[in-house]
Amino acid sequence: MTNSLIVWGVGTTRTLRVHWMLHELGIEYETKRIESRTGDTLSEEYTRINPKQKIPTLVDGDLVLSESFAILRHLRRLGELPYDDYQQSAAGLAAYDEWVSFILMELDATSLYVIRRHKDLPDIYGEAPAAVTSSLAYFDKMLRSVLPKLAADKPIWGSTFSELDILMTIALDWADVVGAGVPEPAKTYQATMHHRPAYQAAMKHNFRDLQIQTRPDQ
Ligand SMILES: N[C@@H](CCC(=O)N[C@@H](CS)C(=O)NCC(=O)O)C(=O)O
Repeated sequence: MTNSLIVWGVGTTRTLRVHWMLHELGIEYETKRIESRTGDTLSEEYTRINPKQKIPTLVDGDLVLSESFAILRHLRRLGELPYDDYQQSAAGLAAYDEWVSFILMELDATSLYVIRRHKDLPDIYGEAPAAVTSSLAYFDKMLRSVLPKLAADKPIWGSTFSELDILMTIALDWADVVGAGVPEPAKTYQATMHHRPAYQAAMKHNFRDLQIQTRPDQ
């Protein structure tokens, strides 16, 4: 076992990534329930921990880690998610890098986050209807490009669940929220992931007491 872990942040899709991984691993941790856009992230105490003033942040003893994907990787090294032979092969590792780049850059940063900023948060980031429309179309094109690589009932990388499933499922959840549309087999893949007990427990933990819609059925 490691130091006691503290996760700062709840209530966003990026904090959900971290809570989901911790629930998958069954690692106990403490949650500091600060939220985005409430002023919580601007406090002196939190700014000392994370000068970016963003959530999530993981504190693991002397290690203070921001960036949700980096946190997922660190947690995975602490826990016991198994790797299969493919996942440890050169081809598997290359495919991993390709998936991460694709989900974080093409689906998230250049599509969903642009929509989020300019559709849902125009007071902060400005109105930009053309950017929203083109990002919706771009998301659709990018997602459709990987549909042949997705199976409805299997992890996206190799044969065992990984942090890539966390990234992909939450991207698809977010696509639902912004009305981007999720075609098959991604839709059934997403539903398969939603059945994981750790996803359900993390959803409750992350969104407890918060009026945030994360899926159309919630
Ligand atoms: N790349 C970062 C992004 C973190 C991020 O943008 N967090 C947002 C919430 S989703 C935030 O904390 N914004 C500051 C605020 O709204 O107070 C990560 O993946 O952890």
